[in-house]
Amino acid sequence: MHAWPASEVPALPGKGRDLQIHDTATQGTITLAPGPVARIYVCGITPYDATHIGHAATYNAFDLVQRVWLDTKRQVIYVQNVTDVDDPLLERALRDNQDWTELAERETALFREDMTALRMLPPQHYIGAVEAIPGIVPLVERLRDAGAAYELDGDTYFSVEADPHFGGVSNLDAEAMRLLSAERGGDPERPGKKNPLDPMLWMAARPGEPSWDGGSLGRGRPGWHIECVAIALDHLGMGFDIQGGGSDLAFPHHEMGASHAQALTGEFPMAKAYVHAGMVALHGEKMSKSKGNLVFVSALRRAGVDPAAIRLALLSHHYRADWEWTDEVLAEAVARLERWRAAVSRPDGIPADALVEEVREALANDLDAPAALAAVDRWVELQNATDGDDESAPGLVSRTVDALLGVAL
Ligand code: 5CA
Ligand code: ZN
Repeated sequence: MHAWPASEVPALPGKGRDLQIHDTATQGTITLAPGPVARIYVCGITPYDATHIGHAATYNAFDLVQRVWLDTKRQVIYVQNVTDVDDPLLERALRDNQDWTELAERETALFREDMTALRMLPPQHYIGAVEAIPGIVPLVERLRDAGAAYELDGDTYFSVEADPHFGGVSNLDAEAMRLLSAERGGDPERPGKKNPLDPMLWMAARPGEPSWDGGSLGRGRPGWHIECVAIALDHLGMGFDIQGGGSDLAFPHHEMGASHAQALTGEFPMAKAYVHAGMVALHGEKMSKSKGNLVFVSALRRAGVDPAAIRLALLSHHYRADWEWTDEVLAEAVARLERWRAAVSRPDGIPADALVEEVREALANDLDAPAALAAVDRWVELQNATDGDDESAPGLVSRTVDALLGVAL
C-alpha cells in the first residue's frame, strides 16, 4: 500500500542526543542507542471510521520519536500497518450495507490526508493486513509445527505457554488479563482452549465473510496480533527499537505480538522498548469508534481549523498522559500559533541557539513536548518584548519548530 507524502525536515545546526523513553515492559525509562539505522513499528488504524483526535495524538507521539532520531543524524525505518480486515470493519460494513473493501479504502485515504495535513512523517513501509496474508500463513504453520499453536474446530490458536516471557510486556495479573482479553477482541470464555487467554492466529472461513487460502490451515483470515508480527518481522526483524501504539494496545495486542515473535524465533525481546501513548477522552470518556464520542481531524479541517493548531493542541499534552479534548485546548493552541507566527515573522530578533538545545533536550527526555512548547513560548515572549538584532534567529526558530515538532510556522 502507498503511504503519504513526506514534508521536508529541515536540518538543524549540531545534533540531538539519544532518546530516553519510558518502556512499558520494564516500567522504567531506558536510553535507546540504535546504530546508524533506528527501527520502529507503530500499529496503524482499523479503517472503519475517520481519524479522530485520539489516533492523531498517538501518531504524534511516534512522529516525535522519528524527528528526534533524524536529528541525531540517523536513518529511520518506520513501519505501520492498516488492519484492513477484522471484525469491527466487517461489522460496520454490514451495518451500513456497504462493501468492506470500499469502506477500508475510503477511510485509509482519509487517514493519509489527515496525516499529511498534520505533517506526520510517513512510514517507509505501509502494509495492509490483506496484502500481508501470504506472509502470515507460513508463520502460523511454523508455530503449529513447533507445538506453539493448536487447532480448535478449524480455528488455530496460539498457546501463550509457548513463550516463557509471556506477561512481560504489560505486567498484569491473570484476572486483569482475562478481563482485558474479553474486552479487546479475545474469547476467554470459548470452551476447549488450553488457556483462556490464548489468542486466535488463523480463523477458519465463516459464512458470508471474506476468506483467503491458508495452505494447510484451510481457508480463513488472520488473527489480529499475528498480522502486526508478520509485518514487523518482515521489514524490521527481531530486536527492533520501538513497538508503539496507544496504551489500550499494551494488552493483549503487544503482549501477544511479542510472544508470537519470541516463540517463532527463540529470540528475546521482539522490541527494545514498548512505548504507549495515553488515551484522549471527550466528555469524560475515552474517545472511541465503538462509543462514537469522536472529534475527527477531517471535520476540524473542514471547519477551517489550521492543522498546525491541531498539532500544537496535541503537543501541549505529554504523550503518556490521559487527557481530555475540549474547545479550550484548541483555542489555546490557535492563540499560541498566532503568537509564534507573529514572533518569527519579524526580520530579526534575539538569538535562538539556546532554544534549539532546549527543545532537543525536552524531546530527548521521554518526548516532553509540553516542556518544548514552554521553551518556545519563553523565546517568543522575549522576542516580542525585546529589540534583538540577530537576523538568523527567526528563521532558526521556524526551522527548529518544523524539524522537531512538525509545526510549520
Ligand atoms: N489496527 C489496530 C492496531 S494494529 C488498532 O488498534 N486500530 S485503531 O484504529 O483502533 O487505533 C489506532 C491507534 O490509535 C492505536 O494505537 C490506538 O491505541 C490509538 N487510539 C485509539 N483510540 C485512542 C484514544 N482515544 N486516544 C489515544 N489513542 C487512541
Ligand atoms: Zn498492531
